[in-house]
Amino acid sequence: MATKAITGKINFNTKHLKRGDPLPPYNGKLRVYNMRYCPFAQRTILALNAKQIDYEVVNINLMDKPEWLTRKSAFAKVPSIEIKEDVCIFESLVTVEYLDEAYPQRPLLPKDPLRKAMDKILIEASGPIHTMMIKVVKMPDSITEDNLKAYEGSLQYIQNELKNRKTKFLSGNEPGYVDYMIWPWFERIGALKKFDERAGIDSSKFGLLLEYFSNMAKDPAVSDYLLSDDILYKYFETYKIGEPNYELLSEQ
Ligand code: GSH
Repeated sequence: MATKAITGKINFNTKHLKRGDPLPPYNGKLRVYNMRYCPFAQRTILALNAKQIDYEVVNINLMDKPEWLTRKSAFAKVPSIEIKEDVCIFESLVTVEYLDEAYPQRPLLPKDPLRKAMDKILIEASGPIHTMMIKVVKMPDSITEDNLKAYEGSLQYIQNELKNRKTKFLSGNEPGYVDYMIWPWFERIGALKKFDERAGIDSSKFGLLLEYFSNMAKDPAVSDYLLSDDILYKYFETYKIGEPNYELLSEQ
């Protein structure tokens, strides 16, 4: 299923708005307050892409937030979706559950309560991957044996689920909720291992997982928003020194 018809028209790389920049006037279209390199906001984008919903992206400079951001996202974080003027939903997992209920096409969450619970556990299980990402970039010296064990444990848990489910994706023949919710961190592993090889994945242990990553990267909802290792690496270099360059891809 091609998502290009919709996503081809969406500019993901708008300039990140900062303090003093005016709020773009609301035009009735569903809007995502986003940051191009935020893995949480990517979850929302992937759900929107998979469902082929028409939306617009307002990118936010999180180092110098626009004054109006808290009106759109009470925690002053991204993602937030604006579904009607000044009616906003935030927290990535909440946005995706909302979208799945409000837009029935291409259901993402499982209907079966047990499967839904198992998928939410899988998302929790990916926590050590988030920790590893931050530590590898920001404070590699603080990575402990426990962090490394937990990282490998996460990868193992996810690979075991794939093995037991015997499907191409965790959700079946096509990606669903759990696949899209954990993908953003997997997309970053190629760049992370350039910082620290301990973030790399041993192909002799994790062949199935690596095959899964390559299948995910080909899914149109993912590929339309995919960042190269090179761009991610460049972004992380700036994030590392506390001066994230949000505009690596922006049309200035
Ligand atoms: N739990 C939130 C979610 O799932 O949406 C986390 C979102 C989050 O931490 N987003 C980061 C952010 O907005 C960007 S990747 N940071 C700004 C800040 O913390 O001030």
